[in-house]
Amino acid sequence: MSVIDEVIEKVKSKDKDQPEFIQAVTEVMGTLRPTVDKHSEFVKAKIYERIVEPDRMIIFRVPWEDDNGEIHVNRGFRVQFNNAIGPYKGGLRLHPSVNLGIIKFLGFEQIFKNALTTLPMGGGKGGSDFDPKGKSNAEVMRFCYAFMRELYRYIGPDTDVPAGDIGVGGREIGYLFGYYKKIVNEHTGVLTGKGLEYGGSLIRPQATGYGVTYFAAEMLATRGMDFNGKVVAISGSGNVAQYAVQKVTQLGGKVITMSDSNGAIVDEEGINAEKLAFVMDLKNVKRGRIREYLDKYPQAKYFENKSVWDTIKEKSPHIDVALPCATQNEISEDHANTLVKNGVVCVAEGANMPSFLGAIKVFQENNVLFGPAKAANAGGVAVSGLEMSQNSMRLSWTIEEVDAKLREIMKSIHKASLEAAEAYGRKGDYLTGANIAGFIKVAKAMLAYGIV
Ligand code: NDP
Ligand code: 2IT
Repeated sequence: MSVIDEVIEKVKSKDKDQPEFIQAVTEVMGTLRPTVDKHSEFVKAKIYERIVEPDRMIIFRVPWEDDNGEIHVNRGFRVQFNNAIGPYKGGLRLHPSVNLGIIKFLGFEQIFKNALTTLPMGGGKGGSDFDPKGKSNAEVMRFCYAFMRELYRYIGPDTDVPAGDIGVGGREIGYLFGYYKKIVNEHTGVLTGKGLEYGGSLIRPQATGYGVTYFAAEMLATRGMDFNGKVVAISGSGNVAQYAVQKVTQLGGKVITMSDSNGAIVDEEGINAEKLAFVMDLKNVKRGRIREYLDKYPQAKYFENKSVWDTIKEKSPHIDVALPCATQNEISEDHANTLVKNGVVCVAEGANMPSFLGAIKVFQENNVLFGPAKAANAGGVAVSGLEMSQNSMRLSWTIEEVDAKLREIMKSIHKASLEAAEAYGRKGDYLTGANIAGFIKVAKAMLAYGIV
């Protein structure tokens, strides 16, 4: 049995209650096979075994009081996975589904993604099973304070720098940073995604959605195509989805779908800038549901309890590009087969691990350009890295500067992924290329440190 199979088997038996982590390890390790023959030094130093074991996992109680004075207890997590190439870096997720396995899968993916950005950031992730939906601002604030009351002792601008993810946006980062600053008495770059007034970076809110679109544009260009006139399916209606819709539309594409955890809308006339502004107000200010899109635009269709991918039936509608931007495991093998039949030529993952392994196989076997999350959605954490640089230098770059750096980084990730794929005998396979390129950098650093 090869070291790769041994590592997968070990994770399957040791972490059997963590299906998402097993899935992420299986996907990454499966693509690292060609590295084993070329790098006996990694095998000897047990890099493959070491990289699937986090440096440490912190689990803590988060007690908080609701507006009626009732006390609630949530579970908080921070998994500091690997800091070989820089301080732990990765988002915080607030969603009722959060558990250790989900945070481990996200932290594991983050190691390779962050390495691909070319910036010095290690991998980490955290969060809680707290559900921000339906909570007042005061309740969210009290939860964030309680969460930071424990987290603060484990993080720092050179140690571990959290940011946003599902359920954590500007409002939550404000509360988290405000409380950190209060108790530590330091105004440092300990979180990213901060407001512009207190150390945030321009373009950070847009970065993941813009980045995934830039990455898809790079992939399309390899086949002489661009977004102009393309029909695009996007899932989600949060931070990543909103700015993906915006950038695709700016590049001449027509986005016809969005969704949230209650259902999906299909607007075959296209979600233009005006309609997107409505969605942004609905989601970011009113904190409403995507079904309310039909109150303003009744020609659209709403599908309760369906994902975007469920709404796509064989032959209708035609889809050129798919950008899953909601959550993990949205796209099944069946969904992938339907997308292929309906004409999809490019899939770029805005969300983390939105495609099941079977779906990825379908895309690759059908010659669909497939941009894996680690490469395609790295724009968010890349601009977080740029926010850290600006904080250290105590200056702020302009929109144009940050956007240009983001574009450059997405281009360089695209190039590095293709080059690594070719060098290891898998020409055109972005998944293998991205995983190998990220892995090699981290593995070499781990090797340099000896056995720690
Ligand atoms: P948001 O919380 O802003 O938006 C998430 C969106 O996905 C919402 O529309 C939400 O619906 C929907 N959603 C969440 N969970 C589910 C679910 N279980 N089933 C169906 N729909 C769901 O998060 P982001 O936009 O920041 O994150 C989206 C994805 O992108 C995640 O996978 C995240 O890990 C990834 N990502 C985010 C980055 C960032 O910078 N923010 C960077 C890289 C990746 P509802 O409104 O009902 O909650
Ligand atoms: O999954 C991700 O890359 C993020 N949620 C962003 C992490 C970050 O530190 O900006």
